[in-house]
Amino acid sequence: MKSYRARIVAARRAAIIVGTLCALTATAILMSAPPEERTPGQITTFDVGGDATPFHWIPGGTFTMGSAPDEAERDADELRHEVTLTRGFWMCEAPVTVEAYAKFAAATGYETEEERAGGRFTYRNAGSDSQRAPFGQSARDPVVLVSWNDAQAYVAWLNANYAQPGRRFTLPSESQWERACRAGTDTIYWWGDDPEDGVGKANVADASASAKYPQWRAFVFRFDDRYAYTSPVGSFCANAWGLKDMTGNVWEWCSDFKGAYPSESVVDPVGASEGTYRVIRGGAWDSRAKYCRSAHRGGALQNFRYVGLGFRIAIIEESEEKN
Ligand SMILES: [Ca+2]
Ligand SMILES: [Ca+2]
Repeated sequence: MKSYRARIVAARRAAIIVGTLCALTATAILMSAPPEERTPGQITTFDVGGDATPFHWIPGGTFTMGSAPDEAERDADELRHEVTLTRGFWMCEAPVTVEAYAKFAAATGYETEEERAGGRFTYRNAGSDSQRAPFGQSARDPVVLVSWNDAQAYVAWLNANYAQPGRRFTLPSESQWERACRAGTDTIYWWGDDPEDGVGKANVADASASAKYPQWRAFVFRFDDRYAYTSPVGSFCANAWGLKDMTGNVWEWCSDFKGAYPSESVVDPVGASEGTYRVIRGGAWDSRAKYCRSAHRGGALQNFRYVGLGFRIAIIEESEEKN
């Protein structure tokens, strides 16, 4: 078995190779440009916990949320409907890392729900019970084993210490998440309709994963993405708007309670006013194709923790102007 250091070096090398193969889709433009002059996917950085962190501009507009009635493996709760977002927003390029979350915990003394419950594995030594050992995350891997409440505690800390005037950190709403994931597409995945074309674009349940979990063999993607568990964020190609790891690596908490979609068009939906489950999106390193579809809707209790579930942050602007 490779040493921890050797695995990190190999992971970095793979990230560099993938990074060079990915098309460059964004150029830096001053974020002070007014919203109407921003282009979809435009990159800027914001201070997140003391680290300059890349975000991409997700334009407001109208798009179709949900899946076509004939989409393979669709669920009934993906009812297709038109959504209009009256404002654009900034979506973080990648999920929150172990390193970023640990910085928050060190600054505040915050303990996650999993830590308070005395779990054998936490985000500090993420592992799976079936393997009975930590699976060796790097500091740049996405934080996992954090509940929706733990994610909101992090967001509150950012807002108290790092928010710029007129801007607010938030978990994305479900509609913002799907808008950002689709990046203008209406195909099953943001790369098209064939799951196997996701090679190099997402860390999912693949040949590397089924080598660890032979019982998954019948369900996994056929390609080998070279990661059995989580991967350092940003190791795979971005979608058209510059976002990485939207599909796979970790599921991502959204702000909404999960509720039934409306059948008519809606404007700025924020989900059900109450509910049992919070929305989770995008699938993870242990997900088969069905769960990686752009329209797929997961849900979990807001205190739920799991090795394939993390989150990503967005920034909304609270100006009077629509964009
Ligand atoms: Ca994988
Ligand atoms: Ca993801």
